[in-house]
Amino acid sequence: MNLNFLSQLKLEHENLGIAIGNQWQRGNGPKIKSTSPVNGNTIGEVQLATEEQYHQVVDQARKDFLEWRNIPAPKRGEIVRQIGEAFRQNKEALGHLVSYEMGKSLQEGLGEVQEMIDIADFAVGLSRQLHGLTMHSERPQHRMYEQYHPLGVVGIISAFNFPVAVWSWNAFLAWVCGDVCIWKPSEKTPLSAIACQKIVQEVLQANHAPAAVSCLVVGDASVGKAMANDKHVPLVSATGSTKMGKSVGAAVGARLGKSLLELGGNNAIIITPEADLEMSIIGALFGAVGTCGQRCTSTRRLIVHESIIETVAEKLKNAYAQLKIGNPLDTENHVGPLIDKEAVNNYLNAIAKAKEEGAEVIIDGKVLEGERYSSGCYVQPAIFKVENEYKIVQEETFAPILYLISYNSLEEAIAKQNDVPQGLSSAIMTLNMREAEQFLSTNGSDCGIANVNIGTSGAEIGGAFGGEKETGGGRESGSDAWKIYMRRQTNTMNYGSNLPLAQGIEFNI
Ligand code: UN1
Repeated sequence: MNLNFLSQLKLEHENLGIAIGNQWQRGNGPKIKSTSPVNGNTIGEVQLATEEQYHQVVDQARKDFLEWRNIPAPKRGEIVRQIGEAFRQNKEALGHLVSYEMGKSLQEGLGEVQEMIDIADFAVGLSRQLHGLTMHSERPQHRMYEQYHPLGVVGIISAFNFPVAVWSWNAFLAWVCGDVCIWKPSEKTPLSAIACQKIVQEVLQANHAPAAVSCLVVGDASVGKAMANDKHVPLVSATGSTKMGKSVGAAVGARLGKSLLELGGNNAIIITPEADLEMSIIGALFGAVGTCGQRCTSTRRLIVHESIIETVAEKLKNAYAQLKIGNPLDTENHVGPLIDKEAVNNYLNAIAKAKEEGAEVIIDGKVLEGERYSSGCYVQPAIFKVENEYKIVQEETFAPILYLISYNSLEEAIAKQNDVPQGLSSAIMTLNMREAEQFLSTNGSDCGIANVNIGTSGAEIGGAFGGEKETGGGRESGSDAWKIYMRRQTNTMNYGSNLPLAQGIEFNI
């Protein structure tokens, strides 16, 4: 396989994993390998940071924040514009690395880098629109308004499945808002993070920006924990499992810091008898098997009207039979591997549990064998007919397992869609306006994302991204998600020569 992209991205076999801008350091912790799930080969090695090294990075970040916050927001936006340009130039190489290190299809690897470029453009515009409101004071010759100030050091904990884009949604917005960022990437995809830091650091340096605007700390859970407990980090943005989010959220909450949590999903598509079936199958297929079922927005449940469930199952069987599974860098293939053997075990355990609970097999799962699948991480996307209340159906399994559930009335379908602990993404397939509006109404989907006639995955960066319940409640990316990266201040100005008190209070002495 041609691995030229590694040298284009200036990656070595042995990489340094701690950076304050362009100042790189070797970790003093244990050495980890980045292993490609594509072929099981080691791509590179990194030595993990210790907690002590993390604290040194925070000290520098706190100092550099004092400088960065004084650079006017549109000037910070100009630097983010150049960062977006640098990612445009590196799109091919970085897209290949993401695909090779994480295992998603090349198209999706390139698509992920495109999301970074898009959020950079969004952030540039935003840098001139960090607006507050003005209000009318109840007192004469008084003026009231609100403004937003930078927050400080923002900690970003990201997951393996979107190894670069989710960091950029946070970092690029935080930077235009005047914050500095410390990134703890997933230990499963450290090289993608190191490559991003290298791209950004050059732009920062060329602009004589303070180095610690962008910091990287490749570390294990102890670094995440230190960040969550660190009172010098006013905001921790964490993406990953609900288990991880609960521990980060609790630690940040205990010190009354802010957290932005984007955790597990258990996303469903409702297919009604009035749906365009061809469109529904494509939406379900991409949602369930795209990224090998490893998006937090992946379609895990299909809630189908009982009158069409057999037809839908047949059509899905035909579609699944045409799927090409294999090396994700080969653009002929639709589905790549799972991230590692642990993920394969989780997939197998979930299937075993579903069967124990009484699942009916539509397409059985298995680990694929043969030379093309020598990493041991390639699996057959599976479909089972189940009941929504099965314990395993209530959980998020990060793998291509699709559960088919039947319903009778739309109220029942919506109740089933909502009856899981998570609340990230949801969709309805229908050409009936009443059904669509009911799904979007107060009595409809309880998720952060609710779509009509498109699937659950593949959200655009322009909307706020995140979900309710055990998904954590955070919103990142578009709309007004930027507000969490700033502190809000209400200001009242008295330009008169009296001091009238609010609520008409007289205080005479
Ligand atoms: C994630 O899986 O953490 O909506 C993010 C999507 C992508 C982002 C997923 N734009 O599927």
